[in-house]
Amino acid sequence: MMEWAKESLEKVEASRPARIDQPAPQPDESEADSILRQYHPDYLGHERKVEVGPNAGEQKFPLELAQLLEGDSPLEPDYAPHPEIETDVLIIGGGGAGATAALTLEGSGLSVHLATKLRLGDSNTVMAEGGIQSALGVDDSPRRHFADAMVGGHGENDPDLLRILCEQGPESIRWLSQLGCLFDQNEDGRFSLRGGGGTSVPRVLACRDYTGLEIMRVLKDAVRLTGTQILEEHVAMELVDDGKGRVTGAILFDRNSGKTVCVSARAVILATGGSGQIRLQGFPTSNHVGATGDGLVLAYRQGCRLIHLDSYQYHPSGACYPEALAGQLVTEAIRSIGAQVVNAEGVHFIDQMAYRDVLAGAIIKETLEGRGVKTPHGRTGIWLDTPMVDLKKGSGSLARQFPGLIHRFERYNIDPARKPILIYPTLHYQNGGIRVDSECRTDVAGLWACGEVTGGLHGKNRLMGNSLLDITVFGRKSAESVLHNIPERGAVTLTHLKRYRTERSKIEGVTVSPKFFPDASGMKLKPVAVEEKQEAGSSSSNFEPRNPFNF
Ligand code: MEZ
Repeated sequence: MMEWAKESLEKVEASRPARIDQPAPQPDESEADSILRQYHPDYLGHERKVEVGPNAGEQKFPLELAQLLEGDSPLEPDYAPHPEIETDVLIIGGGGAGATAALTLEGSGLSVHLATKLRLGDSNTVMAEGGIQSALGVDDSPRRHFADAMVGGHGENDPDLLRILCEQGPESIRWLSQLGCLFDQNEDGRFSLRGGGGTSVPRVLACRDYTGLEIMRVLKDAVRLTGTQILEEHVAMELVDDGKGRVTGAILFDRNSGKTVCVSARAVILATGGSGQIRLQGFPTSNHVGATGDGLVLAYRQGCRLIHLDSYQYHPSGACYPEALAGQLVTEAIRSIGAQVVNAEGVHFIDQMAYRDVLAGAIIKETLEGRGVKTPHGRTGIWLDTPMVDLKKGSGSLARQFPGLIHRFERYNIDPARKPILIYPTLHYQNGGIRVDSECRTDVAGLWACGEVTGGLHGKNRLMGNSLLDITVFGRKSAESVLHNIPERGAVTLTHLKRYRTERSKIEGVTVSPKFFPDASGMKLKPVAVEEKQEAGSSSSNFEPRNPFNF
């Protein structure tokens, strides 16, 4: 396998013994800055200002996002909202943040509906592999956690949000453990803590390399036992307001009945997650298929300001080969225990634990300057020297700690314990988002937001493991804030949307937004009938695994 890369693989193998204990070059501040400015996708000018809404004429947005923010609603112009569901709290989003908010509201006496575009749990939470940060180690403290994240975020983090995140870390782990989350432990029974890029001490707890999946498992099971009404396959098309500036519910689209459902709510919590599936600059993504930035569009139309959305995280180690895995996450945790990043010549060209944005830029630079490895599909990547893990940590370590990685690659006859794998940056995380205060309140009354859809907490570069903590801490915080500040029921109108439509009438073109599903998925608002799906899936390429039903 990988015969096409034989020559380069031989060089990687040949240089390994000399590399094993040699530190790689660490870019100093000015080198790091120059790498970012010349090679990081955020800095290449693929952005513009928008002409409508609260950020008009100010902050720049990636081109693909700007187009969605200026788009028109999928609602017919004459659509008149008549509530079919009345609830106290409507949570939009069925990932970790939404589920946590629902659990926190249980027993409060408030009625809660949770609407999710796909199924409960379908979210970026389940895609998160390497872990969750919490200052539990002996030499650690929330202050230290704060300092690390602030440096990593280029000093642009909202200090109030970040302080809450770090202080709530240990309690959040206790809460998740009590729900049944099985974090890895050492032989002495203490939680096993790993380092991450930018952590000054080991602080990352993990469940092997499926930490987000494990967290979502317990959250999902717990939510299903509550009184929360779960509306699966209900896509949020628009928010509604009382005509006086307060959000009072949403228009959903039930994918199964093919009908809209108008919900009147006293409070709405947006927990719709990220937007990697809008594929900025055509980048592959590690995100869940539902991550199309819908919440950003909905909140923006209501008048919420967005911050730091010129900043996205390109995870340095996305899979680059085989083609069917392109963009999938290869967790940073593998690098944190010794897998080096190595170019086509077998050179360990940069410390693999450099900040994510700098490392991503350095990998892109390496490939653009001709020191990458070209795949048969025309991608170019560099090596992640995964066999190094067993050499450093003992035979079997890679497979024991990263079963998900082994499982994904062995289907393509690649054993990462024996051969390096090719990686290239993948669009991983939306660093910015809806501006919120420390109670998760947005700029618009009646609307709260939590998790990846929000901005400010992580500044312009989130550290590994702070997103799973974010959804836990602020999922809870948003629900507590709603509980203490819940407004009375208000009228349900489309006043905000009408105002937005008038404002955007100067925009040329007819983009409809939110996007709901990525173009490449072929998914539509209404699910495709099973027979159609089978027909569409009948073609196969050499690089797809065999259809297991085809005997
Ligand atoms: O928080 C993350 O982005 C994370 C833990 C990713 C990873 O590399 O596993």
